[in-house]
Amino acid sequence: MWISFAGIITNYKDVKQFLVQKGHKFRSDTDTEIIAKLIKHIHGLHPNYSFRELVEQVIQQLEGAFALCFKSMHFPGEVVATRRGSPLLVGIKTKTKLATDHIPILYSKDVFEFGGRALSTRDREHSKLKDHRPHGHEIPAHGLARSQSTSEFLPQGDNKEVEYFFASDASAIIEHTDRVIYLLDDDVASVEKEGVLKIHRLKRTLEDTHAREITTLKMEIQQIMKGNFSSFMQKEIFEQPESVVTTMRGRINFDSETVVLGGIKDYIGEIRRCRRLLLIACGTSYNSAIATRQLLEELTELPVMVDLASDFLDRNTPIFRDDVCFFISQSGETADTLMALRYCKQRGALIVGITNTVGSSICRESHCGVHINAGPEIGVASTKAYTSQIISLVMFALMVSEDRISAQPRRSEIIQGLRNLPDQIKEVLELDSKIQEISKKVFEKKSLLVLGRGYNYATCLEGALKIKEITYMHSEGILAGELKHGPLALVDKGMPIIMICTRDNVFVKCMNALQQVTAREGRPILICHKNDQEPQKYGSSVLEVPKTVDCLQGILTVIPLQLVSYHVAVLKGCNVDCPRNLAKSVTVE
Ligand code: UD2
Ligand code: MG
Repeated sequence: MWISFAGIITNYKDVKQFLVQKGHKFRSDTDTEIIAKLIKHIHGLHPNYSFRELVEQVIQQLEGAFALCFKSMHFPGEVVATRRGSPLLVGIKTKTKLATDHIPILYSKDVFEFGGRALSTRDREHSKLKDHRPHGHEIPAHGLARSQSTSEFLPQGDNKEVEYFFASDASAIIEHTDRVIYLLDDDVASVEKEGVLKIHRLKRTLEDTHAREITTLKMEIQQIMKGNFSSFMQKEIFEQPESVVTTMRGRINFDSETVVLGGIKDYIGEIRRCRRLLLIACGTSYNSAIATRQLLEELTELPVMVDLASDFLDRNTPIFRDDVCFFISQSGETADTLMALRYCKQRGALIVGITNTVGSSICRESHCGVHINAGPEIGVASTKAYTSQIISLVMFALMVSEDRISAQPRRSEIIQGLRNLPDQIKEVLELDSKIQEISKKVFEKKSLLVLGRGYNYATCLEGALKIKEITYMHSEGILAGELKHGPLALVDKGMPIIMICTRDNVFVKCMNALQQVTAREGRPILICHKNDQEPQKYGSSVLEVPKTVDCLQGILTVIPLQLVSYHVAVLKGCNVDCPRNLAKSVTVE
């Protein structure tokens, strides 16, 4: 059985328990496996069911949001796909024109739709993990003659060749075909041996249109993928309210305040017993380690080392069997990070990957890990992967500290903070036009300093990195505590400065630094909390962000800087998605 699955099955524990009772053995704790075992179970009970009937039985037992695609050695040459809550479309590629621009729905049940609603509730009751065979024969939809239903769908002319593509997003298939059918919830699409596509539904309802239209996509590939945005980077910045949700999906229960990272839970005992944590990465991923180091120290009570992979390798750092080493990389292919991983693995440490790419080298070579599930990141300058890396590491800290009673109030505060994060990110994104105006004031300058400390220090590093990367302007993230040890000499009336000053345990120290800057006639652009009057007095302009828990604040303060870098790059005419001299994943030494 081959299953491609996107989404989440919320009743997977119940289904699993049922299958365990029936004697099925499980190799993983994933919801994907329960789907495979469930279809196997039903196939065992009903060897005569068609592939499509089996899938129909399976999805009646599943709750949650999913898009599924099945193949099986028992049904060679067939594919069955279905969705509920998650998007799924079928792309159709033929050599000649199709005979029709829609495909009728076939209903599996010989039931007519009087009082359809009452009927469907009762039917659902019936189907609760019971043997429940759909009545085999198919009836065509209203208003369509039988002959229209299937075979005429095939291409006209001699060349009957047809290819089908199943995807959750048109951008994945547009290079192959522009003809697609968007499936609706509980549609079951099957491609059978003769290459005919059929769309079934178990029951007909009054609302249903009885056919699915074949839509021709008009947009260019790039356009579809970018939507209304001018670049992938901009799109990805604006995706963050959703990408942070997918990072947390199925992992955090906000009501019971529990966090389970499926990829790490079997190793949590070993991690709790370790001598120290090492976080090793390059670039933006390194900044995500800086962003979470303080919380990791607080909640794990372990020493935490953060290293740039290249420097780590240069040093021949001593590594021990009881070390736990994290390797953070969006692509999972970053060469230096991968070499550092191998170095640590050889010395017997536990290797944990934090990656965005399933099946990548770091994912394969690590003992365990977390997929950050931010979705594909195409812009070379990382944005949504950064915020999702932070959230993944925060979730890790929450999981490790689950049974520490004294940490419960803190954990609870953070979990509720995570719950509110998507809405707060949306609020920050509303600053976009204000940030564009501010960018006009700085884009012709030679240099831009970004100052802050504590949890916002990582934001300074990451903001400056974004600015360098895509605007080619010199920019430096400076720890405010280091100001008087050198960088203050740079400050004068003409030096553009962005300063982050939020209400946390270093607020007073930050205000201090701010006054040192203004005393030298610096007029910084301030990022501070909404309605916080005190720092605002000192700013040339102010970007107000909502307040969250200190350890999550960096997610809300980095987004304005992502937007600054984006707008400055656009104003300077730089190629936002493909900055000169840089590649998306650095896989060469
Ligand atoms: C898994 C499934 C997810 C869903 C969920 C249901 C995958 C990829 N994920 O998500 O689709 O079914 O379970 O509970 O099938 N890993 C590494 N190194 C890394 C990253 C991950 O070894 O850098 C391993 C990890 O230890 C685990 C597997 O890859 O064994 C999947 O990791 P995940 O984070 O996707 O796991 P989870 O449980 O969130
Ligand atoms: Mg692995």
